[in-house]
Amino acid sequence: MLYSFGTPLHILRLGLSVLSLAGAVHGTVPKKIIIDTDIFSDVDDSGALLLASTLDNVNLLAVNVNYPSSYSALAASAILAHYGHPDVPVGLSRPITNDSFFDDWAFELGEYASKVAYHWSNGTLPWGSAEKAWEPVELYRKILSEQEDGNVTIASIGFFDNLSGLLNSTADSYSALSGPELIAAKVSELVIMGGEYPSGSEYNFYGGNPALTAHVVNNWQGRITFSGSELGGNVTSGAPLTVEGPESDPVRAAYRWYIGYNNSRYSWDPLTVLYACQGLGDLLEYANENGYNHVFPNGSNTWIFDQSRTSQKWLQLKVDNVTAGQELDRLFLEGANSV
Ligand SMILES: *[C@@H]1O[C@H](CO)[C@@H](O)[C@H](O)[C@H]1NC(C)=O
Ligand SMILES: *[C@@H]1O[C@H](CO)[C@@H](O)[C@H](O)[C@H]1NC(C)=O
Ligand SMILES: *[C@@H]1O[C@H](CO)[C@@H](O)[C@H](O)[C@H]1NC(C)=O
Ligand SMILES: *[C@@H]1O[C@H](CO)[C@@H](O)[C@H](O)[C@H]1NC(C)=O
Ligand SMILES: *[C@@H]1O[C@H](CO)[C@@H](O)[C@H](O)[C@H]1NC(C)=O
Ligand SMILES: *[C@@H]1O[C@H](CO)[C@@H](O)[C@H](O)[C@H]1NC(C)=O
Ligand SMILES: *[C@@H]1O[C@H](CO)[C@@H](O)[C@H](O)[C@H]1NC(C)=O
Ligand SMILES: *[C@@H]1O[C@H](CO)[C@@H](O)[C@H](O)[C@H]1NC(C)=O
Ligand SMILES: CC(=O)N[C@H]1CO[C@H](CO)[C@@H](O)[C@@H]1O
Repeated sequence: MLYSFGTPLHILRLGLSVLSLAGAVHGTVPKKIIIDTDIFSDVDDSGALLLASTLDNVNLLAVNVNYPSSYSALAASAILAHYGHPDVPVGLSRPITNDSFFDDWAFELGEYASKVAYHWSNGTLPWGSAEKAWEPVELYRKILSEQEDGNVTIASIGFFDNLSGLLNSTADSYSALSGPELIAAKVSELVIMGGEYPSGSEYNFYGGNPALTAHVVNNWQGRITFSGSELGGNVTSGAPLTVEGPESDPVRAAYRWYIGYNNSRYSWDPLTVLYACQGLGDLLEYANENGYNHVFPNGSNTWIFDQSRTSQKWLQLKVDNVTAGQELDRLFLEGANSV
């Protein structure tokens, strides 16, 4: 039995105030994060949302969904609410569809987004209300304009349509700044799961609209850190959550629906969001000292080494891949058990 009937809100609120207190006691300012996810087909986006919702010292400002299925936005809203963030706004690409995932490649993986959306319905977008989702570029502009300068980290763990739209945006009721000016003022780092390093071809870059990937990566002026397919594709996580996680947990259910009981999945998005929230920590290090990423019109990418450019890095493991997977599993269980 996988279905949850929710966690009483007073428990969630208590959890939240304890978290804020912990931040205050340690004198640390929570890191401001916006996540741009294609939560739909692969389950690692749900693991990433679990981490963003439950890691210490994170202020999750908004979640934009860059795959236009209604179930994607509703599932994101449900997961956020389950972990005590019922008010975090969710954006969704338009035009909205009712697509659901079908594994017509390996005929093995299961669909989870509609099921999580229905059985954990909650938050700003309860079941049936996907059209109330924010338009993603508008949500970016609203949230960024409200922050003090220089403090927001954006974690992109899917496609690039919304970030391209943000770059192209012009002054509106939220801000007199253009997209690039708003980014320069407010965003301290863009963290991207996509590409392969130092060069290659990866799905988040070529699988959506590769011209928009190229537009974002080749034109973004601020600091960027990349997490490539070779990083998360060498680390697996999830099985302990499916075995030991609380029955009421939506991400435990998502992993079970997707890959089954006691199976793990690659960790592309969880590792990326872990870095966005906590920096290099014990697991990660930068692989390069200089240079920048270039994306071709077909979505393939290559690193251009250039000593005059130091604002872009790609990540590699500092520990072996089994240790990295075990740490993610520990954090998944800690987060799932925290509500
Ligand atoms: C998606 O499903 C909802 C609920 O059944 C329905 O109201 C909506 O019109 C559907 N949207 C599309 C694009 O089919
Ligand atoms: C969210 O969950 C809480 C606790 O189960 C419930 O009281 C509330 O009605 C739910 N809200 C929505 C919008 O579904
Ligand atoms: C914003 O960042 C600056 C410098 O990085 C820091 O001193 C300040 O405390 C941060 N403020 C908030 C609210 O995060
Ligand atoms: C933004 O502008 C670029 C180039 O000017 C264009 O190629 C791209 O399609 C635009 N992005 C969106 C989301 O419309
Ligand atoms: C760790 O890396 C080794 C060597 O590349 C590989 O055989 C193994 O499958 C990886 N383990 C995990 C958990 O991904
Ligand atoms: C889960 O799988 C691992 C091997 O991958 C095995 O050692 C362990 O006993 C399994 N646990 C359960 C509860 O089936
Ligand atoms: C994409 O384009 C680049 C540059 O033309 C080329 O080197 C690369 O082989 C292409 N990638 C694929 C997967 O076709
Ligand atoms: C995967 O991890 C193993 C063990 O940590 C390491 O030996 C191997 O080089 C890694 N593979 C890639 C592609 O990074
Ligand atoms: C304003 C804008 O460009 N929004 C775009 C966000 O991304 C979706 C596609 O994922 C586009 O449909 C929107 O036009």
